[in-house]
Amino acid sequence: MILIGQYDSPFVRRVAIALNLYGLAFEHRPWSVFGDADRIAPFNPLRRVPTLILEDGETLIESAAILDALDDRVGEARALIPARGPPRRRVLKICALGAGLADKAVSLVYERAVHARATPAWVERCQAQIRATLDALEAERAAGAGPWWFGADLTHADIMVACALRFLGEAHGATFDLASWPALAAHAAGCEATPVFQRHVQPFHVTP
Ligand SMILES: N[C@@H](CCC(=O)N[C@@H](CS)C(=O)NCC(=O)O)C(=O)O
Repeated sequence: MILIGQYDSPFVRRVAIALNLYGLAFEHRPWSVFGDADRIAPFNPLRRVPTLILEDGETLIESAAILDALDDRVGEARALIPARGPPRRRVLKICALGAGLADKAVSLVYERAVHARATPAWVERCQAQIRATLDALEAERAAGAGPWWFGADLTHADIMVACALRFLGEAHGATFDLASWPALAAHAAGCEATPVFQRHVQPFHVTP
């Protein structure tokens, strides 16, 4: 398998960390969505990452769809999400909040780096969405005492939120100080202290 994309993307990073936890080997192509767009295009017309090329040449796009396929491949016992019912839905909801927060943080980066000038109304909207989502996630994480979000087993929820928080801190640390969300800060610190999170990391930078 070949994973395309840089680890400063929270979406690429969540896939790399999951691949490691599944014990699946992969090659990494740290291509930039801007500088290497022409290299990405043959595999993904959207020129977005993560893009995962399977052994038979099939190409998967969208981190959630990629992870769904990989969970299916490794089977229920090794999947990083419960197979069905309310436990599965709860993990998916936290993942959606984490991914949405990351989307908004990425959007703010593009507002700064790509647009000739930022649109204040859009910046304010994104910031408000991020803040409210941090509040919601903080309340959920503070309510759970386990080492991981849903108790003893690490799930995609742990990975997605931690990757989103790292990206937020690196790209917008001056606006969002995690000290205001202590349960999330502790969650991020716990994840980032593990070898698998440390293995897949790249300082954030953007060059459109
Ligand atoms: N929903 C997508 C989001 C992926 C995403 O936003 N990737 C960014 C890099 S962090 C990207 O490809 N940006 C280039 C673009 O959207 O044109 C996923 O989960 O895979």
